[in-house]
Amino acid sequence: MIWNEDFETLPREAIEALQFKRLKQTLDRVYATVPFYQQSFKKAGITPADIRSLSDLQKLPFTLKQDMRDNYPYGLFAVPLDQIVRIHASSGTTGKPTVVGYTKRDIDTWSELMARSFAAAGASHGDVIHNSYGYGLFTGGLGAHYGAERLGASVIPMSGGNTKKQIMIMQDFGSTVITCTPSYSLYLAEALTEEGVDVNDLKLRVGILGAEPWSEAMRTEIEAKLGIKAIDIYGLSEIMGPGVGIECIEAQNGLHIWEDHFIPEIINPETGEVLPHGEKGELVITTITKEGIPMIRYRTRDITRILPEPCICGRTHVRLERLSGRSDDMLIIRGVNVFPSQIESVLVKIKGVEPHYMLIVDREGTLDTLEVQVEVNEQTFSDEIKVLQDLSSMIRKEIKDLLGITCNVRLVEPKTIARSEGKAQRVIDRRPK
Ligand code: DLL
Repeated sequence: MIWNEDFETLPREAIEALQFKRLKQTLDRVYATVPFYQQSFKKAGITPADIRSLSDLQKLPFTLKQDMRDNYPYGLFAVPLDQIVRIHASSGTTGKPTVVGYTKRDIDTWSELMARSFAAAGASHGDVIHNSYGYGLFTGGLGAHYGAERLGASVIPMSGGNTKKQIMIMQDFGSTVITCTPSYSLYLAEALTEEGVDVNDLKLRVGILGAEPWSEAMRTEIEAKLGIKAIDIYGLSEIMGPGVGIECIEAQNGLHIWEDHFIPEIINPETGEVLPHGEKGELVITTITKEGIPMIRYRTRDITRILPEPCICGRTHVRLERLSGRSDDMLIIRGVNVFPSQIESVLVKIKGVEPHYMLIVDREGTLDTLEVQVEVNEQTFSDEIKVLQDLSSMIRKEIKDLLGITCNVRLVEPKTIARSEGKAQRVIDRRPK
């Protein structure tokens, strides 16, 4: 079902006209109210009046996560604090979090876009939505919650953790849709098996999974283990939270980004040059309706491409290809660029191992080393040494064939790799900085 047919199926020219109008309003507003933007535009020798077409957007400077840190906590807000009704923050691995604020209208827009996203994923007011994204400063929990209420569904505010209780609630309350990270959905599948619950006895039919990169092979695995359709949802707190883009259930191929609220661009991360549709690079997003903290040309660090081809679902908003990872998650091992998701796609296809893995990167002398730790399943674990040796050689070879790098494969006992309730931590980089 299309939630907001008028906006979701707008012809291209109408989308672009609306984008331009909203972009102009946003630029005027940030120039007048946010000193950071006024200074950065001045430094680039530009004023909002110089933006005369959508393609002029390229003339504007980028905004970086560092700019948010430098203006911590409220420096990039475009309205006084008394108009802010909600504050979220995303925890960086280092230093202070990045802080975002929402006006009443921003919360309304976010709920609307999450409702649209739920509908695109095949959910409706008749669903019981089991929301296992964390509630708190993280945008996942509350973002999905408000969207599910806007949709008119019955939302269960589970938050993360306490998996046994999640299973009980899921059985007793008849959850039909689950919202959580892909890694948590796998953990849940495993816990269901341990508890002796047959997934066919559950009412679960759709998973709306995101907040971390995952591969197509992982989708196949999740769909099979939980007996659901697994839908990819994208978002980031700096731009809004979950619901910036989502796959439609009809195609399950690329995430529609809501272009009446966001303008996506793809750039070459090294040079900053804008790339044509279809080319892979870093996603840059400009918000055009946000009031609390508008973002102009925000560099997401996420790597994808824009797929402009029409979609079978009838929505006209362009799609983003499944995000392959963040440029700052990309490992450079002996000069080769490696995304953890590429290794995942190899592991998930191999029989005898589970999709639970860790990548340990280290340095011996001047040489980078990569150890892939992956769990074997119970059955393989009890096999002879020879079988295990063959399995690890096979994995080594597959990784070498795909990426051209030699790694060390360590098969570990079932259930020894830490499970995550939120975003999975899959890389330990021990190389000296
Ligand atoms: O993760 C918001 C969210 C919540 C999205 C629930 C989807 C579902 P942050 O914590 O700010 O916000 O992290 C944003 O997570 O820049 C990506 O690197 C990554 N990410 C989010 N969704 C996906 C996805 C939320 N579907 C960062 N595929 C983003 C790959 C994703 N990476």
